Amino acid sequence: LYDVICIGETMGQLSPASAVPLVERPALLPRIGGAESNVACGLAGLGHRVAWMSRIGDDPFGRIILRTLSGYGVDVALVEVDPERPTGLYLKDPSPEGTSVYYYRRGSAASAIGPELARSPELGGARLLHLSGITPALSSGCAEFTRRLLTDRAPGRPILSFDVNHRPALWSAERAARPLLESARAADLVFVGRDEAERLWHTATADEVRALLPAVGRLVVKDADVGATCYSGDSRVFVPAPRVEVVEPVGAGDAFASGFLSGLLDGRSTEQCLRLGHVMAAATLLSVADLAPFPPRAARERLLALSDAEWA
Ligand code: KDG
Repeated sequence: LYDVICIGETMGQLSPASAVPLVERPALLPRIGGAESNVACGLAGLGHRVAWMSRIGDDPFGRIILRTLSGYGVDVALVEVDPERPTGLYLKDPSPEGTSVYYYRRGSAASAIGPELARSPELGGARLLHLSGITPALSSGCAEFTRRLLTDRAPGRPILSFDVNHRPALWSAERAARPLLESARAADLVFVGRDEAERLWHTATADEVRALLPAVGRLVVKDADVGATCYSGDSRVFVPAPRVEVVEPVGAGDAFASGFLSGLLDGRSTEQCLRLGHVMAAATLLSVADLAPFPPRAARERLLALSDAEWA
């Protein structure tokens, strides 16, 4: 049995070793990227039994994905190999104005996920399922899968965690606003960026996001380098973000989710869950890779034990 099953597309990624724009024709490294598998790797690194459920092509990038995730301790037994469709691919183009991504994922193996996957018997045995708002943007089958998983379920276990993860390169804020709001309303636990919510739903503050999602069991609104707020019932807990010199931000939101979810599974207080989220995110912000080396247990526990004054 798994503590957590993370479900979503992971792609092959081609990106330069250092921040050189692609038009300069830098040598490219084969890497991988996928929001939900990033969360899975973080959780495995924090000692949880985690599976990643998805589809890949019968191709080198599919095999690189399996090998990389297994190396992080993520179980890949639930991954289906599609002999017909390729593994999706994306390019990361660093530039002084920020990193751009270019997707080559239409018709990918993962985009053929359909509603039947929501009935997989393994899903019912996990303590928590994690998915994101990237999946419903991939195809109508993926959208139906997300809807089924979120809405056709018995209350209680498994806990359903949903990271809104709006990706403008896949769908506009206008198109995404309503489906992402409906998915978030159906989840038990929601992660959303304050700026992302502003783009989608025109909310300005974390409290306004809570007003849109009043019934979500736990709502975490992340406000970049300011901090993160968790709403649960009538309680509102804010933990400021630690100061870090950002090297590259991609993957930090996933690392944050892995830390928060780990704390939740271990029965930690909301404040400690938010701190562990920040600690995991900070490690990723300090690294060019989407998946940073995670801080060792002793360092994590030292940071979690700081007084509020020392933390801030
Ligand atoms: O959160 C980081 C992800 O966005 C990245 O790893 C790639 O999953 C990805 C996507 O669809 O953009």
